[in-house]
Amino acid sequence: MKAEPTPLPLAPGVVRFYSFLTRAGSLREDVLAGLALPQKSIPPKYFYDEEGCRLFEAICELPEYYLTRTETAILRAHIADIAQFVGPDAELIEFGAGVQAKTRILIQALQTRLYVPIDIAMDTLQASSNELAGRFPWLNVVGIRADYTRPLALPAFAGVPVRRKVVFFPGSTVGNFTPDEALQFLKQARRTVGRGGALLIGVDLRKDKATLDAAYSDAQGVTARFNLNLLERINRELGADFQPARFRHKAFYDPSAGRVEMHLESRLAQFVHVAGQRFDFAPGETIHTEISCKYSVAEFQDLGKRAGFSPEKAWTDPEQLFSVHGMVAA
Ligand code: AVJ
Repeated sequence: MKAEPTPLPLAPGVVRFYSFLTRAGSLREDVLAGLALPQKSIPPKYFYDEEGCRLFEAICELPEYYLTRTETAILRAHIADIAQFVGPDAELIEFGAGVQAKTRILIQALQTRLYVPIDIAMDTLQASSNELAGRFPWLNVVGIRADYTRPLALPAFAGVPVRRKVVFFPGSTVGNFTPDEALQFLKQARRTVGRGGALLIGVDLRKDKATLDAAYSDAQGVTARFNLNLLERINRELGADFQPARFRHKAFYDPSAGRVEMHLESRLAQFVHVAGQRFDFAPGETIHTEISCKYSVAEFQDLGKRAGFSPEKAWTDPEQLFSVHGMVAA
């Protein structure tokens, strides 16, 4: 982290990309470490290779997966209020750059002049940035390739007035953290936006088990393919010999913990090799691949407060499926 970064000059229509990726947290190290744990486990951020991104987009279209369309509907329904909450001349920093429909709604309504998407995947970042820059000719886009789950010092930009920084973190991706991790993450986001900055964050609400179980084990098996693609990715990128057909997708909501857990369950006794190391599986043993935590509005507001935000707004849909919080950094 440099103390006094030189502001980077901007020009509309010129899309810039910077890579802030450090070597730490590579697929290879994380997979080898995760498979050596008593409860084998692989971080969910590794779902999103090209095929994983494609499958996730297919999940977002599923009838059972209400999250994406509900969040989009909330943004549309409350966009005037959201624009008023954010105010003019906001630097819009998005964590993740995958699906842009929601971003478009915001950029259009806020008349955003500076958009800074942060994503771990350069191809996703470039595709999405170029598309948005083409669509909004007044927009300055600076794509940052980085892992937003780690502390991040963003460059300063020259030539565009900025009254406040706003982090946009849609999709309930914050649910991939445990509540403790989410608290640390929010504190970090609080530092990223600075005092008076804002956070617009989508959070899936607690609800009945049947709805959540169905959302994470869809009838068409797309979520199962998304989960199993992780093994195929590891085969492709680390030369491993997983046989995906020997694992089954398992996802369930745990109401007391308020979270969905996703696993890959071994159908039989087997062993696999990853980067020359052998890992054994008992029948029924699982690799834990994801948690997806759900919060009531009050629970998430409380988390925000503990991270140094003052929760000002919480927009929800009529069925109370999903929430979008507007918080200001105290
Ligand atoms: C992108 C992390 C929000 O947890 O709902 C979808 C990923 N996993 N189906 C979620 C996911 C299984 C999704 N997030």
